[in-house]
Amino acid sequence: MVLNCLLLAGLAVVANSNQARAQTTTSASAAGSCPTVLTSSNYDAPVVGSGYTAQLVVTGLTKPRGLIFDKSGALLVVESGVGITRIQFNDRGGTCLVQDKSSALVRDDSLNHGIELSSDSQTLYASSSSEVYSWPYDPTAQTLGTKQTLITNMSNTDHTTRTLLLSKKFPDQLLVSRGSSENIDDDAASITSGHSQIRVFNISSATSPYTYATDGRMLGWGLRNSVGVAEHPQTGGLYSVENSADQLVREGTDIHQDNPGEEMNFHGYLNGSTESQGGNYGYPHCFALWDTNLPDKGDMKVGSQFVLDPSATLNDTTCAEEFVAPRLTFQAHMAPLDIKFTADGSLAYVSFHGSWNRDEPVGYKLSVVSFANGEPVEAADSTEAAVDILSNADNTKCPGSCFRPAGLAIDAQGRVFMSSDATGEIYVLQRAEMTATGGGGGGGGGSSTSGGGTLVTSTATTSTTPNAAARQAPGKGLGWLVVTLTLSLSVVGGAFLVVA
Ligand SMILES: *[C@@H]1O[C@H](CO)[C@@H](O)[C@H](O)[C@H]1NC(C)=O
Ligand SMILES: *[C@@H]1O[C@H](CO)[C@@H](O)[C@H](O)[C@H]1NC(C)=O
Ligand SMILES: *[C@@H]1O[C@H](CO)[C@@H](O)[C@H](O)[C@H]1NC(C)=O
Ligand SMILES: *[C@@H]1O[C@H](CO)[C@@H](O)[C@H](O)[C@H]1NC(C)=O
Ligand SMILES: [Ca+2]
Ligand SMILES: [Ca+2]
Repeated sequence: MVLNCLLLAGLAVVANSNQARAQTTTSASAAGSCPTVLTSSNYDAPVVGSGYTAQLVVTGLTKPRGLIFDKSGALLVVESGVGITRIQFNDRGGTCLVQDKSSALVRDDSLNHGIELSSDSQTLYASSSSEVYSWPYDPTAQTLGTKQTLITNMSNTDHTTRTLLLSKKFPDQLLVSRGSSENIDDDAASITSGHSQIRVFNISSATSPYTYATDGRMLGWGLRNSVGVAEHPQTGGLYSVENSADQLVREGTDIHQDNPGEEMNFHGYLNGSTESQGGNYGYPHCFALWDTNLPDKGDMKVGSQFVLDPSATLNDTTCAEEFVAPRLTFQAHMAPLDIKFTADGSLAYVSFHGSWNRDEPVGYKLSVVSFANGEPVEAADSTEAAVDILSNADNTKCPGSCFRPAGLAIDAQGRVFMSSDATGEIYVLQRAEMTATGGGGGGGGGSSTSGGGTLVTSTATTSTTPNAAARQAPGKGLGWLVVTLTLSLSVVGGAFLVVA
């Protein structure tokens, strides 16, 4: 009886403790000089890749997607179905960024992902599934002028985000990426449909809104849903990352578990050259090979494109000869949503939202791809181009109990910010080599250049093996149990009286 009561009281306190852990916690001694450290409540501690320090810096958002920093250092976040929120940090250096202020910059529930800023931050751009808008923006006063519609007629079902990229090399050029209206969208096979394309619009010469499908210039078509688009900072080369198809069957064989691969495609330059530009990248006819265990593979390699039902007029040879192959291929169904280059162009961060069309979940992580001379270091048939730097500890718990990477932004110091739409959070990551100036935060950040990375949490900062961060969770659990039991014992008299 006494033991039962003790256990009951203990359970009650465990529940309370878990609630407490979900709140902002403060532990200056454990978290270096960072006074406020957030801990995510509903999934295991993320695993941080070698050489990186990661910290959760914002919680409580509604589906945060696209991110961008304005000139005043504030982070603008598209909350899908809500609008654009402006977040100011108290920057204590390293990964120690404490949310200072948060304000609603735009409230428009049609905004769902795309966001851009002119390089002087004087013009803000955002997209709904049907339109691209712009506003005059004053980052100091934090005010917006009158909204203008720049591009219209993009609405379709299924893939509804319209990623925006304003060229740094040619600032009057706005790229807009539009996906397909279903898994296999036959309309996308028609160049006039405007489906599954990346087009570029001259925003300085617009007198009235452009119509997506007929105006602008096509950079590529046959791109099922290329949600991430980026411009290489040195060469101006344009790259996108594409979400490829689901439920595929080839010649009667179900191949969907590990095919087709997700793609990174190259779309040439905006300097007037049409080299590597305007082509058809395959969809909905040709798909990129990931798992080479494919019926009638022939001599195809990873990244070669194949058809589902070969015919005398459309077959794997047609794919190779008439369609543009991906520059890199990633594991099937990882769902890349953003790509951002570092300022020196040597790395591209890619966020993978995670799979649904596969028995064993994959993706659910932030990875990095190495570049040299404006192109990926790895060959087109590589399966190892993406190196993980922030992953969920156990993908079998995804999507239910996992963060889901969406938008990315890199700040002036090179720190990488990543939104997780499913959990309403933003993480920051810092590479060890970046820590030139002090500022304290980030615990062991800056010194861990080998082994695993560091996750800054409210109770622990340093780990030296890739999985140490994940392993800390059970240890923390034990700590709470001890606290719980101690508390239980101290209240057992009262609890016993009540329960009895
Ligand atoms: C474009 O959208 C406008 C406004 O929704 C509509 O009136 C017009 O008919 C559309 N045009 C085309 C070509 O779809
Ligand atoms: C965009 O339009 C402006 C105004 O008409 C023009 O001066 C400029 O050359 C155009 N840019 C490109 C890249 O065509
Ligand atoms: C465009 O830029 C690429 C990469 O720097 C270069 O190879 C190409 O010659 C340029 N084309 C023109 C027309 O300037
Ligand atoms: C494959 O398609 C091409 C047309 O792209 C055709 O010339 C060729 O004969 C086809 N090959 C086979 C084996 O049917
Ligand atoms: Ca393709
Ligand atoms: Ca897919």
